[in-house]
Amino acid sequence: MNKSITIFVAAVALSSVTTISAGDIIGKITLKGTPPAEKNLPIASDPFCGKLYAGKPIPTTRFYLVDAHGGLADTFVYIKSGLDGKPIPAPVGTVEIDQIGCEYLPYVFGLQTGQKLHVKNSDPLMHNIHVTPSASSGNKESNKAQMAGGKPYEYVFDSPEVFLRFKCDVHPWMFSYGGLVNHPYFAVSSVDGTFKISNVPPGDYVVEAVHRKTHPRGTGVTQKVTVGPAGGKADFSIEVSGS
Ligand SMILES: [Cu+2]
Repeated sequence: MNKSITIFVAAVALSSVTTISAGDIIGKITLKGTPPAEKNLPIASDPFCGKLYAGKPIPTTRFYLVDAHGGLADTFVYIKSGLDGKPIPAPVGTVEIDQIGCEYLPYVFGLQTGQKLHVKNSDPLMHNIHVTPSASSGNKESNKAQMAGGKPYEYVFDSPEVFLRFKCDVHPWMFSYGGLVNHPYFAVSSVDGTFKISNVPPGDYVVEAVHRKTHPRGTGVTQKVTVGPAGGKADFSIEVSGS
């Protein structure tokens, strides 16, 4: 009896220590400027994809997803520096991207190096998963067809890369972009532009926000953030790219 109480107390103490010793970095990405109009995807150029949209609106490009308050979605936010000497947790869980309606979903995702990525095909037609790393990244290019109803393909990447591009060679409008870093402290902004990087150990960091269209070479906007027991805050303003 006494022993089980001791274990219970120890577990409670341990969980409070965990809560106190790490905080979340929260913030919002706001877009400055007026983005160019999105373009309709040429989905109907493939009769099999076109059939999926019979009587429905054709999706557009997803370059700038902005809400009524300027909140910018699909921005990859991560700790760029400040983690030296801190223990880095191993990757947890599997990240999944899907091919559905002849589009990759999500369009932008985050992944820790060494973490499993599954790529699914939920469409009733064949796609082709072409991983196109930059030449200098060290990640491996691969290219393989995936049939309708096929098993998900599993990938693991060893090198940080923002962004690692996935494309479909059958449907040249299909892309997905992965932000790969060698730690779990990253997030992708949601539809209202907000993000949360969870369980960050206390410390001083440089946090970077990278938007795929505005920062095609992967260098985004940075700011210093101090994370204390209550976490930290980092709001970013991103300007529409001239290109
Ligand atoms: Cu495809």
